[in-house]
Amino acid sequence: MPFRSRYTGLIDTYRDRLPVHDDTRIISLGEGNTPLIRLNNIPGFLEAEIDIYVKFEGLNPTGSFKDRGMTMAVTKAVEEGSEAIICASTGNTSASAAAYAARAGIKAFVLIPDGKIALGKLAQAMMHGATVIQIKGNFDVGMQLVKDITGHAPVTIVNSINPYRLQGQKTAAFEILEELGCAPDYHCIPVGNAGNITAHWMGYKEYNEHGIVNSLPVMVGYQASGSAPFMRGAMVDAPETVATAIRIGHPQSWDKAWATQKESKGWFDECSDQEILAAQKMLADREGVFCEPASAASLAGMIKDVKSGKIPAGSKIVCTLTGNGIKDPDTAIKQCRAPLQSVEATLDAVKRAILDNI
Ligand code: AN7
Repeated sequence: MPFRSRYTGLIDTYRDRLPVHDDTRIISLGEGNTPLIRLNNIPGFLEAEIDIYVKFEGLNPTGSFKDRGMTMAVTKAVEEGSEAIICASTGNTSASAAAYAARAGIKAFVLIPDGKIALGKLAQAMMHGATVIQIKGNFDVGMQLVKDITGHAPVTIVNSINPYRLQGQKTAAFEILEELGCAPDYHCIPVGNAGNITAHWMGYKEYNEHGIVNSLPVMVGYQASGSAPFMRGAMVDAPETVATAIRIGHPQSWDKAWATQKESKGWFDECSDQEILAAQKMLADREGVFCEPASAASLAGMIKDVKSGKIPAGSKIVCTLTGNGIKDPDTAIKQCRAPLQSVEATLDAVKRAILDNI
C-alpha cells in the first residue's frame, strides 16, 4: 500500500524560506497546514456577492496561530544554546511557549495578567509545566518587564519582538497563496501587538518578490474598541475588551503595522465587544466553526466593511481566525441559551424536549 507523505510541520515544508540549517534540530508539533474554509451560509445571510474564506488557525497544535512563530523561535533558541524562554502573554503565546519548551526539554516562564486570561490558556501553560507568573498588571506592563529582565536572567524572549516569530508566522500567507493560486482581494485579521498582520504581509510580499505569484491583498486590521491604539493614533494605557487575547494597548509592532497598512493600501478599524461576540456566535451557529472572541474581530469588522461598501461586491476575502473557541468556555457559555434543565430521564420527557424544540 503506498504511503501518503506525512506532514511534519511548517519548518520542514518551507525550509528554503526560513532561517534554518540542514543540521538544525527542529522543534515541531506539526503546526501549520491549517484549513482554509469557504463560508457557505454567511455570504447569503449578508445578501452580499462575496467569497469569504476563513483560515482556521485555531487548529494548530496548541489552538492558535502562535505555534507558527513558536516552532521557529524555540528551534532557534535551542540552536543558540538557550535553556529557558520567557514571554508576556494575554494567553495564547504562553500556551504555545509552554508546549514548545516542553517539546524541546527547556524551561518556560510566562507572565500573564492577573485574572484576565481565558481558562483554557491558563490550563495549557500549567499542564505543559511552565512557571506561570501572574502579575498585578496588564499585558503591556508584563511585556515591559520581560524586556527589562533579559539583562538580569538567562532567558530568551519569545514574544513577537523575537524576529524568528514573524518568520514562522509568514507561512500562513504562503499557504493561502498556494491554495487560492493568488492573493485574496482583502485579508482581514485581528490586531493586538500587530505581529501577525506584519508577518502575513511579509509572506505575501515574499512570494511576489520571488515571482511565485503576482498578486497582493489589501490588509485590513481590526481591533476591539476598548483596545484600539491604531484607531486612536496613540498608545492606550488601560485597554479593555471581552476579547482578552487582544487586550493590548501598546502594540510591539507599531511601525511595522503602519507600514503594512500604507504599502497594502489597507486600513484599521474597530469593533465593539458586542459586535465581536455576535460574529463569534454567528460563525459557530451558521458555519460550524468555533473561534475565540479575538479571532471573531476579523469577521465582525469584515461584515461592517461589506455592509458599508468599503469592501465591494465581487471581492474574495480571507479572514484569519487566530484561535480556537474551546480555549474560552466562560465567554462562550455566557452568550448561549442554557441547556434544558432537570429533564427526567424518561423516554416521554426526552421526546417532549425534542418535539418542543424541533
Ligand atoms: C487569538 O498571546 O499577544 O496582533 O500574548 O491570541 O500578532 O498580537 C495574543 C495575540 C489575535 C493578536 N488573536 O495578534 C498573546 C498575544 C488571538 C491572539 C492576537 C492574539 P498580534
